[in-house]
Amino acid sequence: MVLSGCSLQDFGSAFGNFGWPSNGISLQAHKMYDLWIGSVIAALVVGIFVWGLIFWCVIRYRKRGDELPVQTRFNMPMEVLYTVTPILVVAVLFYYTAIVQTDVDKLSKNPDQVVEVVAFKWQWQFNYRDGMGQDAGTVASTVGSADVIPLLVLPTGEKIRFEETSKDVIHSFWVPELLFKRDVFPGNVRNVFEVTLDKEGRYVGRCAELCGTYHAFMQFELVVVSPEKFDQYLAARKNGATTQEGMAAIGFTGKESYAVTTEPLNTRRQANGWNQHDAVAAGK
Ligand SMILES: [Cu+2]
Repeated sequence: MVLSGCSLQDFGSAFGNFGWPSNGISLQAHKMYDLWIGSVIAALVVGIFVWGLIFWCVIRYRKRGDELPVQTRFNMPMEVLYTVTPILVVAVLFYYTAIVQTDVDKLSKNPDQVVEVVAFKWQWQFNYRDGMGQDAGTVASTVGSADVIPLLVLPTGEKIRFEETSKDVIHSFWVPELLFKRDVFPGNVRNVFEVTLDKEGRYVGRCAELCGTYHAFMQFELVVVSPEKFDQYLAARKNGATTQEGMAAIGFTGKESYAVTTEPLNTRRQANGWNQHDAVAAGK
C-alpha cells in the first residue's frame, strides 16, 4: 500500500533503473519494469533487515571476557519465524511474477498487425502479414544484408503480433528497450508473442542467442512511428517501394532512411580470406 502511493518509475530511474535500460517502450514492458523495481525494493528491505540483525549481534554479543555465554539450544518462536517469513516473501514474489508473466504472454484474438520474424544465419527478415499463422500471406517484406541493417517499422497503440521462425539454428529476437527477448526456433516451433508499443523512436535490436560465426552481425532497428505514418509506410511498401523509399515517404530521408542506432560491422571476410572462393582459388 505504501509503494502504490509513489511511482515505481520515479524511484527506479533515481537508481539507474537497477540495471535495466529504461522503463521500456511497450505496455508489457512497463508491467515487467514495475515488477523488477518492486522485487529489488523487496530484496533491499529484507537485506537491510538482515544486515541490521547481523551488526546488532556483532556489537551486542561481542566477546567481553573469558566467561562462556549462555548456551541456548533452540528457540521455538524463532524457528517458526524464520521458516514462515521466507515462505511469505517467496509467495508474494511468485504471485506478482505469475500475474505479470500471464499478461506478457497473453495473445489477442484479433491483433492489429502481424509480423513474421524470420531469422537465418546471419540476418533477419521481417514479413508484414495479412493474417495469423503459417498460411497467411506476406504483403511487404524487409530483409537485412551485410551492408544494410534491416528496419522493422511499427505503429504505437496497436496490438502487434510477432510470429517467429528460423531457417537454420536457434536465434533470439531481442530489443533491449522492450525489456523482452524470445528465442526463434527452426522447424515446427513457431513462437508467438504480442506487444503494444507506446513510445515513438528508434531502437536497436539484436540476436541474443549465440548462433555461429557471424552472430554479432545480426542487428536490426525497430522504428516506432504513429499509426498514420505506419499506414503510409505500409501503403508505400505494398506499392513496391523499398524499405528506404518507404522511410522517405514518412519523412525519414537521406541517412535517416537507414538505421541510426547501429551500423553494419566491417566483416573483413575478404581481407581475412574467410568463405571467399576467390581467396581459396588464389591459394590464400
Ligand atoms: Cu542469431
